[in-house]
Amino acid sequence: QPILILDSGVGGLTVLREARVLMPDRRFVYVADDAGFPYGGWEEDALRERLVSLFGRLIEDHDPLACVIACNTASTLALDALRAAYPKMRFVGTVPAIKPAAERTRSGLVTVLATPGTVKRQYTRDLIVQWASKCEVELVGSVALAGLAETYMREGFVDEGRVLAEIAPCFIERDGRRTDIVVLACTHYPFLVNRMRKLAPWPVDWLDPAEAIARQTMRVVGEEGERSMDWGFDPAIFTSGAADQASRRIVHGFGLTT
Ligand code: DGN
Repeated sequence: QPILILDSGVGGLTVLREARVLMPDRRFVYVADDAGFPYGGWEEDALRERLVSLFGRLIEDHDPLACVIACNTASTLALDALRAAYPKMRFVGTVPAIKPAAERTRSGLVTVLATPGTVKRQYTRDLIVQWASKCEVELVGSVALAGLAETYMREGFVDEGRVLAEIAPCFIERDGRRTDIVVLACTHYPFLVNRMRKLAPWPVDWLDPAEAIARQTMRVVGEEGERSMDWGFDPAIFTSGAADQASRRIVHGFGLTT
């Protein structure tokens, strides 16, 4: 039985990358719902329904040990509905790392950078109330950044001017204090983190939750299921979009050459 990882596109590969390091003896199936990209722009009920029916098919086809929703936009919307629809399946969600950011900030100014979908969710607002009541949290919803990460993974280049325009609102100066943490609350963004670091007006910590998600997945599956070092090198990759496109992106995502 594999561990299934799903995202709207290539973003969840940042989670798969960490998961494979932590669990080299596990088999992974990666699903890129490219036909649904970007999740950030979907109407909420429609996206929830899409995810419930998509996971229904995937669970039937692959009989996974656990399902990782490697997407903040989907997790903050549909985690509860998925758990209710498939009570026997274990779901690991990806939600904005607001708690660790609140623990780590020194200036008290924290930014959450995400898709417009994640930014407007009640789930995200509840996390802020629960964990970051002593901080000032800036929510920045970027329409373009996930798409820029997709292009970067596909074509190997990125328009730095556009990246800068998207991240500029993350940097706040107030009463002599400055933002010192930016939470990367979309799994696509870690692919661009070196550019962001370079373009940032001052240094901040960029919080990438991929490793924490991979650790949580490891805890959830525990000792269960078959383990082997002989699954072969590559995880199985599925896409709901054009297969040739997806494979090219995946090749870039792992730094492999064709
Ligand atoms: N990678 C997804 C996330 O973490 O929110 C969303 C990307 C998208 O579909 N816009």
